[in-house]
Amino acid sequence: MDGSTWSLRVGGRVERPLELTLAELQARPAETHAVTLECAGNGRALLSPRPPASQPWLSEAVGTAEWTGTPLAPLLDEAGLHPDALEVVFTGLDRGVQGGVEHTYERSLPVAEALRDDILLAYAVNAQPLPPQHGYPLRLIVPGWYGMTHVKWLAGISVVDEPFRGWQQEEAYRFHVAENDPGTPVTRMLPRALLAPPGIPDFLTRSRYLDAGPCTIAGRAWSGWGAVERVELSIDGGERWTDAVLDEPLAEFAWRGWTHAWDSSPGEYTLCCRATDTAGNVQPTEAEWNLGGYCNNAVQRVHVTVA
Ligand SMILES: Nc1nc2c(c(=O)[nH]1)N[C@H]1C(S)=C(S)[C@@H](COP(=O)(O)O)O[C@H]1N2
Ligand SMILES: [Mo]
Repeated sequence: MDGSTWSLRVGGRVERPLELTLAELQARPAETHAVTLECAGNGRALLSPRPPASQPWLSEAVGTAEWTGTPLAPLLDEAGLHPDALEVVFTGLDRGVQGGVEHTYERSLPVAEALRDDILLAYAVNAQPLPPQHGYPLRLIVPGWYGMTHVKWLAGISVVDEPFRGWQQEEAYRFHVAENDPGTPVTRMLPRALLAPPGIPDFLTRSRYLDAGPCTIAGRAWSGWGAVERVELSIDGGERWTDAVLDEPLAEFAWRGWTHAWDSSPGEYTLCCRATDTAGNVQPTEAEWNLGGYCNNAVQRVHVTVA
């Protein structure tokens, strides 16, 4: 995409449709927010049986960055929403076939969510222009929601007066256990903590080898339902838990660092960590299986041999 010929259209159920160039968007008030993005399919390949849908992520499909852009709400105010406005649809430039249906990548948000003051139309990440693979020239950032919400390569924003039924909304990203079960939409990120495995790996099994003695277990934890207020660590596969020490929070919907001092003695261990958020959600030992393999926030298990 050539950013100098690209423009963003804002239309549908609005009083004044708008068209803005990248330079015009960049001239508007800018904000930067640290936001964690996690793919809703993160952990999919750890479910059993492995759901056939989409990428076989283990636990790597998550990251945090500082996103810079202009807030969406003032733009929608300028366009002037009609009183019957129900949802806002975000359309990407990419088109393909999924589930046998040709479509453009599009997702909607309820109007109340789209008018939140922390939603950005981002054109930069970590103080660099958005790279092509992350959505150049413009992407949506919706702090707290799973990755699919953050529509990349934005072409248009359209206000609609009825529920949006596009493929990526109605077919994908639904938590359901059978094809004929409509299920519930996937929305915000469930709480999750991950630890950086200590020591060195065994090539095939990814089990770890660690020398006995003091060691700091460090990790990150996040939730889209509220701030992370507690992270616990277990060295015996989840029988007994101790509280980890939380770092200062970065931002409401950015992951939070944590550490735990472990004086390890020789033996076999299964390290587990789990997060609790301010809404009272805590990670389960086993996640609920579902067809799309979404929202697997079961506690991480890392086998360690200490010698
Ligand atoms: N236009 C468009 N936006 C998209 C997608 C896509 O396929 N097309 N994938 C979504 C999904 S499923 C995720 S997890 C995130 C990934 O963002 P990243 O590539 O910056 O990590 O982008 C989201 N935005
Ligand atoms: Mo994703």
